[in-house]
Amino acid sequence: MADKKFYITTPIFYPNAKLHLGHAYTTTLSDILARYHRLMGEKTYFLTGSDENTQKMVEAARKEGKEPLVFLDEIVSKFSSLFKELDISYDQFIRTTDQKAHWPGAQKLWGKLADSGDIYKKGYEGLYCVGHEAFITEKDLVDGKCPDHGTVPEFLKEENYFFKLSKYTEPIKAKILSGELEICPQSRRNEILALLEEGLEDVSFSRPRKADWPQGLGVPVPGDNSQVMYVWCDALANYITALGYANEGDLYKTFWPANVQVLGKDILRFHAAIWPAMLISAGVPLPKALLVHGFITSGGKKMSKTLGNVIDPEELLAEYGTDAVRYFLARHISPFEDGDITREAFKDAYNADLANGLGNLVARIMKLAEDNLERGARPEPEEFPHEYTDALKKFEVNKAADVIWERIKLLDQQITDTAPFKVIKTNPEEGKELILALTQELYGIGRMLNPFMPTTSKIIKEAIVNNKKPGNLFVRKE
Ligand code: ME8
Repeated sequence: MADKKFYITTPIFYPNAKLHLGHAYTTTLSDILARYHRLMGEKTYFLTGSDENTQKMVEAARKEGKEPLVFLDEIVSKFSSLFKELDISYDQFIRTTDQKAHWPGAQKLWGKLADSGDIYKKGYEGLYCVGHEAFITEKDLVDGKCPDHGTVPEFLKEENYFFKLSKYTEPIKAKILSGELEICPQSRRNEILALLEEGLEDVSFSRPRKADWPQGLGVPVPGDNSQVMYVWCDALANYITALGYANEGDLYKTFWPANVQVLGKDILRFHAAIWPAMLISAGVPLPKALLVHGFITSGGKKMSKTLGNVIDPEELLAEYGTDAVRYFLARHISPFEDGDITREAFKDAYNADLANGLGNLVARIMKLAEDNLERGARPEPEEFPHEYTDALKKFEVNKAADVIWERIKLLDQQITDTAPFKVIKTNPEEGKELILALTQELYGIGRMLNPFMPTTSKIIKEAIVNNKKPGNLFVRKE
């Protein structure tokens, strides 16, 4: 088991604005999986980062009257402080303006595509949506505007390098059908297979270097400094550049191909069509699985600033704490569907599952243990229940959390049924046995909580193993 490896990635985030709860979701989901595999003793590498070579970011910076690269650093440092507060255990944060870590790998990959004869120059005339950082067509528009962003697309007429994506329709289909590239859930797999059925078109893979872009933004196309790579081309490359694809060093050799790449349903096409095509063209193995999650909605509507239903993860973190936010995202959102979050639902779950549920259970058992057991009781670690490990193997983190809360309920019932607080008075030995059994069960729950609520898990372990008082874990909110 010790030499088994696990490599997991999140999408890299656009640094044009602060991250919202949807971004926090992707990252927390990935973190839970990373922590689970570490707990299983696997050699784990967890990558996240920021997608910086974008027009969107330049426009956001200018709006605030800031130099793009200064603005960029400010926003990206907010990303890392949010991830710190969410207790995200990433091993590396890749920035695509990093000329040492990212550019050589991205340029090497471009070179491989060119060597395969898959890059050609062509005049392009068409529409570009800055919100999507993608080319769109007339038929995508509603009243002349992009329906997702409500903005009028730019009209472009320029010379670009194109990537022969069309050549890879059949090879990608074959990899998906054979299971070599697993796409989870099934509904997303069907969606991409339907798209492949229609056939893929070649994509523009570069843009002329913009006069208003500062030096240091945009990865230069090898051999043609007048062009920079199209942002999705360099962004997707991050998953291998970060491992040192440029020199194919130890990190790359150990961890690529990724075991799972986590992404939202909005960027399925990029990850299940363009990315595999690039890899096949370059002779690089494909990731083993894509985990495609839904959108976070609030009150049934997609979280958006215009609707005014955005929930700021910082606010929730300040009010409820890290582990409570992680808990809610893990248990109350299905990784395979859209999931709704309202402040009301959050508070109800907090009170029922954490304050009255887990918090109360820990307090009850630890009080009994403190009053009646000798110091240093140390239960043997138990095996994980297979419903828990099976769920996590299938990325069903919400179901794995259900298994834990099922145990919490049972253990609560066990205290009531066996009444150790009474037994201890009439038969101290038997009473102690009952309490010891409770602490052993609680220890098991604490271990299962490790990937979900790392701090709470540690507090429970310290309470049982080292008799450290757990304190009041979750205070009820009125
Ligand atoms: O797409 N609910 O970046 P991004 C759930 N830079 N997840 C959401 C969400 C929501 N409402 N909104 C965003 C990009 N996400 C590119 C990726 S990867 C090579 C480049 C999640 O900042 C979702 O997983 O717009 C989405 O894919 C990710 O955040 C990145 O969003």
